Amino acid sequence: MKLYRTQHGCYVEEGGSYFLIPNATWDDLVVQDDLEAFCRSVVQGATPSDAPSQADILAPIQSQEVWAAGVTYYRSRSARIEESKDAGGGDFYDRVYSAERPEIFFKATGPRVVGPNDTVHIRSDAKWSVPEPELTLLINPAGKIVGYTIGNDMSSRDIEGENPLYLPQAKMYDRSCALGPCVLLLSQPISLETLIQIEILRGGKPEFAGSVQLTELKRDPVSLVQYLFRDNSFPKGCYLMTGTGVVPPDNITLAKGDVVRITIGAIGVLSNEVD
Ligand code: DO4
Ligand code: MG
Repeated sequence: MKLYRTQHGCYVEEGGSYFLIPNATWDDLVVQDDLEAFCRSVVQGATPSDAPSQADILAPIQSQEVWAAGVTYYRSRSARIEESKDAGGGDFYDRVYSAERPEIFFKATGPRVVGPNDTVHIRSDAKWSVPEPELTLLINPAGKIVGYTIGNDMSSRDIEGENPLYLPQAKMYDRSCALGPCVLLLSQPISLETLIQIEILRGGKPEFAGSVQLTELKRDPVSLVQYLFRDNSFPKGCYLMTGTGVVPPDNITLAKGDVVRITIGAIGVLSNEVD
C-alpha cells in the first residue's frame, strides 16, 4: 500500500486503485497508532477514486521534521575523507563510520522540502553541489518505522569539505531536500535487496548514473531511529534519511537545468529539476 499527499487530499493506493481519505490531513495520518490498519480500513468496501494527476502530487510532509544520518555507507566515508583532507577533517569521517554512535543531523522542516513537481536548489555560494539519493524512513510519534520514501539530501561538498563545522550550511537551506513521490507503508523491514538508483540528466542526456543496494548500508535503520529518539520527541512523527551510498566522481557538480532522477523500485521515482 502506498500513501500520497496531493493538492486535493491524501490518497491510499492499493493494487493500482486509488482511494481518497476523507477529511484527513497528512499530520492526522502520521499520528495514527497503526497507520497501515487505518489505511486498510479506508480501502475496505470503498469505491476507488480517480487517480490523482502527477501534477497534483505534493511532498509527503506537513509538520514532520526531516533528520538525516551520514557516513552510513563506505562510499560516503571515503568521499568525505577525500573532500576534507586539506582541511584536516578526514579522521572524523573514518571514526564515525565505525563508531557505535551514528552521525545524525537536522536536515529540513516541511517548508524547505520539495515534492516531485518542484525544483531542488543549489546554494548560490556553493561551487560543488551533488544530490544524495537516500532511502528515507517515516517514523510515527511512538518511534516506529511505518513507511519508506525516496529522499534527495542535496549537499554542497565544497562548503562541507572546507570545514566539517560548516555541515549545517552545506546541508540546510531552502529546497535542499526532496521527498516523494509517496510513502510505501510496510510494517516489516524493507528488503535488503532494495536497489537505490540515481541518474543526473543534462540536456536530457545521462551525465552520471549510479546505484547501491541496501545490503551496503552499515547501520540498521531501527538502531538509527533509536538514536534519533534518545531524549527527542516528535509529536507529529518525523523522517530520517539513511545516508547515501552513491557519490558522483569529483568532477561532477550539479548545474541549473539538470534533472535528478532517483528510483527505488518498490516506492517509485523521485524526479526534480535543479535551479
Ligand atoms: O557527514 C557528512 C554528511 C554525510 C551524508 O549526508 C551522507 O553520508 O549521506
Ligand atoms: Mg546524505
